[in-house]
Amino acid sequence: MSKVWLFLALAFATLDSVLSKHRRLPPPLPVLPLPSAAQLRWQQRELVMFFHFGMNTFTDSEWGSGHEDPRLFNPSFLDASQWVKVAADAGFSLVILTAKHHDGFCLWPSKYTDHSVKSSPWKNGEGDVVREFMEAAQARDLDVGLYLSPWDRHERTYGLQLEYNEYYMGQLQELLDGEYGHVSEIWFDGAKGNNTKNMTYHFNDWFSTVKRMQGSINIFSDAGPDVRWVGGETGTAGTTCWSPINRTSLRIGDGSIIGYLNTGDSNGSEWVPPECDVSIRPGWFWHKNETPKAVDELLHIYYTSVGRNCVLLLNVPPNSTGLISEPDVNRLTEFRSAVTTIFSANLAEGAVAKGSSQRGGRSGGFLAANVLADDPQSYWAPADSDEDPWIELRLEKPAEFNVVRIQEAITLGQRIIKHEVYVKFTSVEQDERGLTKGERVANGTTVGYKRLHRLGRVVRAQAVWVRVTEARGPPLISSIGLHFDPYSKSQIS
Ligand code: FUL
Repeated sequence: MSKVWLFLALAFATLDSVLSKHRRLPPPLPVLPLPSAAQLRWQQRELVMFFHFGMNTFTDSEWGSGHEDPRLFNPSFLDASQWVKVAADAGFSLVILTAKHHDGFCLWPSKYTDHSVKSSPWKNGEGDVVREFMEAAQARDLDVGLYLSPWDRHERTYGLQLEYNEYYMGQLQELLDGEYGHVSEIWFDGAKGNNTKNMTYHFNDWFSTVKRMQGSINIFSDAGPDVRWVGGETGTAGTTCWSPINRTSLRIGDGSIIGYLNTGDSNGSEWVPPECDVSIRPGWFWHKNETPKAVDELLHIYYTSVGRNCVLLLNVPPNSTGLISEPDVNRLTEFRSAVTTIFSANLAEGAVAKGSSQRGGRSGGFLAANVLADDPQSYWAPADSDEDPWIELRLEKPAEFNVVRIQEAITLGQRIIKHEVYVKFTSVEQDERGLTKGERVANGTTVGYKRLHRLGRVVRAQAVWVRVTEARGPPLISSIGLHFDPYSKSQIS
């Protein structure tokens, strides 16, 4: 090679190495399936409020027979703006109303039946609860959802396959064709009593029609397509909780799939995250003799739902005057203040974060420090070749906490299969790998959008680290928090 060629080759090699130092590694490839934009938005809400209100509110029942006299429906002070204010003040950004429950009584003046508000004395039959609810929510910038029970104990066509499917579809169109505005979630309840008429619902026709009318809506049913039932009504997800499932073989209303819905499926091909529906009171509808759950029970529900990769759908039933009762309002105020007390401060703030490795090295965009940043888009990613990924937080000074929060960057898929949390109580000592030695205080399987570990005791520690022992790809952690919960000091995780 001549001297000129040698010089040029060296010059190019130097230029290339200078340039590659400034070239960042792009984000890792996703691990499918992924959430849609609407599912992601829904998950980030964490809390959704349910309002069970209707004929049952006036008859002290849970499942009306469908033979109730519409004249019984007569709330004296109905004020939907009070409902949505209560929800907004408690930190709920989406509210769902039972437009029709199993008794078939419609809270809007449906064209297809007389069994509705138009046959009631309320506002001389001129009222429309759905409209008042939608308008109140819009005025407060809350999103809305509607529940329309497929099981209908009043409608005479129920049991006639074609006629009832058309009847139900007609009602869906009335609610979703845009007349009432944007709807973010629609709830298809799989419940149906024993000894009822044989009826096959045309779910696929209904779902396609819903999507045509409201493109960004999330459809809830036992098995999705967008949001699935968690398989129970106590507000408890499985300690293992995958957002993905395989939904094609699932039948809505099939009791044998409850366990599967509760835990999801690490091999699931569709993203269908679970929603935990539970009532603040023993019943779904308001009953004079019932009282709301205590705040530590509500907190427990929060930990076992939101803290296990779910959205909590909390039912708060308006009473027969048409208002949410004072004890429920007070309980929600206490609940909000408890959640704020626990989670508004992250005791890991200011810690030095270190990962077992970092994708793209120290100048890449996937730093360990990202888990403490406010930006929900940023995350820590280990190198693809890292076989023992861990991330450590060294605090400026020892802190006392009893809750550890871990969040995955789910926009790139749910990955963590197993993880462990360690702490070091006093000063920081390192082993030969630079990892602080310490005691394991928690371990678990999935993380997903959010995993909360209650440690069962208050831990005083200066270093904390999370080790991912099994994952479906390099684990991507977007946030880690250390929190002190004064309300449930002795609860286990
Ligand atoms: C169940 C229904 O039977 C209850 O009445 C309630 O609406 C609950 C949310 O779903 O399946």
